[in-house]
Amino acid sequence: MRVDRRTFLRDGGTLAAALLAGPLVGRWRACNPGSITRGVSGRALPGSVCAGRSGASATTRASSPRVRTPLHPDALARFVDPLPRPRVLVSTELRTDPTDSRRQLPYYRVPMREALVRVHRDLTATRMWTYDGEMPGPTLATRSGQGLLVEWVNELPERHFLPIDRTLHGAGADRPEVRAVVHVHGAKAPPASDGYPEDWLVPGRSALYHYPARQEAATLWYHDHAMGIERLNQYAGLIGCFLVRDALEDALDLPGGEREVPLVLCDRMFDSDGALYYPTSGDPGKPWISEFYGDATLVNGRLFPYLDVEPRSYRFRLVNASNARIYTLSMAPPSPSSEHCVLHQIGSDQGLLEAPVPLAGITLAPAERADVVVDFDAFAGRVLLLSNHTAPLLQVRVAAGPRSRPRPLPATLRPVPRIASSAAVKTRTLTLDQYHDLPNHRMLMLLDGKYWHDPVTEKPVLGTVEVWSLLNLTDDSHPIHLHLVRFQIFERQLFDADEYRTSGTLRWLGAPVPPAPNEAGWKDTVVAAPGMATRIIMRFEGYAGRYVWHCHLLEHAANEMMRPFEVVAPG
Ligand SMILES: [Cu+2]
Repeated sequence: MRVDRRTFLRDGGTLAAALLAGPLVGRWRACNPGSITRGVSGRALPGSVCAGRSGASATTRASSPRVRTPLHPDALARFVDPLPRPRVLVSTELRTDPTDSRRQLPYYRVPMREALVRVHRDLTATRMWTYDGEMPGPTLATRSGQGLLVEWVNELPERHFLPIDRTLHGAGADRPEVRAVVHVHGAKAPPASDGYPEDWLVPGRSALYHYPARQEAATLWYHDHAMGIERLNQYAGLIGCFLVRDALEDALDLPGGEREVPLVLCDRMFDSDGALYYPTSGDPGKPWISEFYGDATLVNGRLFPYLDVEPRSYRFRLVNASNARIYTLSMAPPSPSSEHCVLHQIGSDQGLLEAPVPLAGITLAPAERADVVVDFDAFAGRVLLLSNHTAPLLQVRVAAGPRSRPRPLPATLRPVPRIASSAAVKTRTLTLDQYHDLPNHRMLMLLDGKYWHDPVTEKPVLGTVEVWSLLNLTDDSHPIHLHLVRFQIFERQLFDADEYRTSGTLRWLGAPVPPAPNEAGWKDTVVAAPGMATRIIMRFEGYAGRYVWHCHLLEHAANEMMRPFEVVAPG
């Protein structure tokens, strides 16, 4: 039997053994051919082959065999569509709390289904896969400690309309083409309701999930997580907001109602007929690309929308729901003005910061959120643009009046007690690795050198504190997300990645750097930059059971940059 090297890898050889077996993978952005390279086990391994930069842009631009007429978004009229506001779901039914028969919880039924969504006035409506017919899906909202039940129903068609790669783990030919499972990103949910990637539903099936919401007020979001195809399902439109509110937040009297606006950002590519386009590698048998970047950024599902505001303060809940794009957002009058709006960041992934942080720009990696208050009083009667770098995404039209007396934000928001590193019972050093998967002619990113199917190695004890030190040996920044827990960024520290790769020695190139004030709150996703040790600290609270941690560049996650971890009950 001819054993494909990839099969060999999957069938249990350690990566190191596989490396020894032949020129399979290499991991360097720059290395000398023939140099000794280092495997994940720490042993020196001869003969692996150099890999270049990930080639993301090259593969992303690679053409599909299908003849298409691309849409050039810059040719569209700008700011002709009002910004859609996702509908907030209202429950009409109560059901018994599965963990406490004396309690009744709001129950929601959310179907996933194909729908036509208009992304721009002048474009034909786009076929998307949606939650309840909308993209982004309807917003789910709950109060801290109250919780809710959602029956997620797969009513999608039997065939996918985006290019599935059957060579990716979990997406093989033996798997149904259309599978879906919902994960509420940032929710402290029991394992059975977390949306484990292998807990997918085929069309016609549903699952009842319980979200106890025993957590602080925060901007969460929900999205598809089906093994091997989550990048395609989310790209097709399976994303939505999930808000948790609480009394402490209420007491701050932040802008609400019409003045609380979710802004869900995601980039896409379209054909001129309005169809979604997801590029491929050019190899029909292995269409996976290493990262997707689109030329059209949707804000709440609309291209170049506008928003009318009063000259008062507004609260924007920014969600980066893109597959791979990192945004740097700012708000300012159209150039050549040198003015800009101050973005007062009041919250991050897992809720309120200790105090508002005034910023000129905010950087958001995939899956990160920023809760931001902007006071438009000083811009009455003017027009502003929310831009990513210099590319406008949303026009904000500030009414001339009546102007209100500006009300300052509270000086403090919520205490965020730092977790002391001395509280940690364990420190794990985990590498982010980049390989060139030669047989498949593509990049391969792994967490700590391990594949999804390798035995679970991270088994924190429920209730204990751990530090995870993420050593990024790749050329990319990876937004790393842990399910279940909220964490704090402890510090970041530059190290000599080349030396680590060749000798396994950790040589620091600088002092540890604490997080910036707007990253010093509770997080669930952290950007691990190249050549950097990113240390996070967290208490594994909530539930014992199996969860996942992964890169939130969805193309990476789909190709093995995802691992299970298991919270074990104290023995
Ligand atoms: Cu990644």
